Amino acid sequence: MTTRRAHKPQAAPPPARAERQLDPFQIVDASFVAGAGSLASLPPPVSAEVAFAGRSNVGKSSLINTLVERKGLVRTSSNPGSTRQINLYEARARDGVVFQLVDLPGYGFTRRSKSEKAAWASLIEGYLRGRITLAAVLLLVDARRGLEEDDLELIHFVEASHDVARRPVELLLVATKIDKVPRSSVRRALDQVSAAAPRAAGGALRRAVGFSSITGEGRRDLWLALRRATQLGGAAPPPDSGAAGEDEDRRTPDE
Ligand SMILES: Nc1nc2c(ncn2[C@@H]2O[C@H](COP(=O)(O)OP(=O)(O)OP(=O)(O)O)[C@@H](O)[C@H]2O)c(=O)[nH]1
Ligand SMILES: [Mg+2]
Repeated sequence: MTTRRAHKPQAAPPPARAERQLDPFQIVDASFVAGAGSLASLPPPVSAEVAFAGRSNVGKSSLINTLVERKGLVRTSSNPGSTRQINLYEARARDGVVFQLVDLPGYGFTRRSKSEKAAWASLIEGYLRGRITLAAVLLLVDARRGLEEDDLELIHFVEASHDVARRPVELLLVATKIDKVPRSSVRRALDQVSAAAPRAAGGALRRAVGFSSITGEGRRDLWLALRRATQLGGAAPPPDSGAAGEDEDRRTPDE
């Protein structure tokens, strides 16, 4: 007698890597462009720039690494004051859209001399006020601390920096380190950041995007927001392509 072995149900094959790589938002190329310790040494403005601003240690440089999925492109550190100049990076997505990402020195770091703080403040303000290609500012705040005085000053500064020669600079709020906030409190933390920020033109609430450079959460939302804000292609990629958070920078946070 012959027995037939029952067929084992076949597991669905994992999505082919090639299929995932068709994500039009995937960053296929990212590189350092230039660092500038003074306004005079900034490279010539060529295309729309997105600047990352916020207090020292809030996670600006880590966020850029996570956005472009390159572990060590931008130097990060648990010591506040790690980014001391304006650093420009270029990232090209699979669909050909090129972003200029600008990492600004952090503010609010008390263990610096008065003259150093003043020099950084004028560098940051000079860039924000005068950079003709500046399209959007991402203001990062620690989800656990919310918006502080320095952050509100920066918002008012950006809003006041109208320039007839450039279109209004978009301001986006990002609440960082949400992996440190209990899941059940994330929504409340984001709402608090949004509620504390001045309303956008027309009275609209500025919604904060929650972000973690550890888990990659918020990465995709941020790219969508960046594309909208810079008007550099906002079409959503297919839902199954390139999930956020893959290949993330998994360095251990120091705080
Ligand atoms: N848990 C957690 N830690 C983070 C996250 N993002 C950054 N960190 C940690 O926070 C510290 C500061 O990160 P950076 O990215 O260097 O901060 P920065 O805003 O660029 O700091 P400055 O250059 O000093 O202005 C580092 O120890 C990071 O590992 C995050 O999303 N979650
Ligand atoms: Mg930094």
